[in-house]
Amino acid sequence: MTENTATPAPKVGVIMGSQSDWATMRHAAETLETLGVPFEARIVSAHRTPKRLYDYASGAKARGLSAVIAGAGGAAHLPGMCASMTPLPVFGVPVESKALKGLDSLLSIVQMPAGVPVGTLAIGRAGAVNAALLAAAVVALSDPSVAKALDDWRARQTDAVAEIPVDDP
Ligand code: RP5
Repeated sequence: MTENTATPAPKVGVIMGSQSDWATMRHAAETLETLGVPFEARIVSAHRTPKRLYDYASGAKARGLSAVIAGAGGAAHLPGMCASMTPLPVFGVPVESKALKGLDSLLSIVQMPAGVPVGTLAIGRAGAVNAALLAAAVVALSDPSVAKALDDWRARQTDAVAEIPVDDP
């Protein structure tokens, strides 16, 4: 799933540096889908497609997006470069790299200089899911249906936690 076509105009952009990032970033897409947040997913590489990145980031707000989720691995410049070219909130997801298990991605994304913020999440799936929850929270500020979906999502999560541990869950 790369598009939520239930509503035509995407409110959240999910971008990633490579096709190889989709295995992680699909968790952000699936979470947005669950919450009923219209989104788009695109491969936008800071290093390999810099003009695509410029066009995407500089036009994101005018196209009606409310937030961008940017996932990348290794020398992960995508979230920071995107944040430098849009006033929208940018949530960065460090993708787990083979060589350094995503620590390189995390440090590349989180260590932004003062003045250009990237809201940096955890490495991997947890970060992708939480980035979607944060982006949905931004959308929920002006969309009561998404606010309700977020409340319901949390209630389901709470209900799913057993009080007593078992040997073979
Ligand atoms: C980064 O390099 C991408 O975000 C990806 O995580 C990493 C490796 O990319 P591929 O070589 O798999 O295309 O730009």
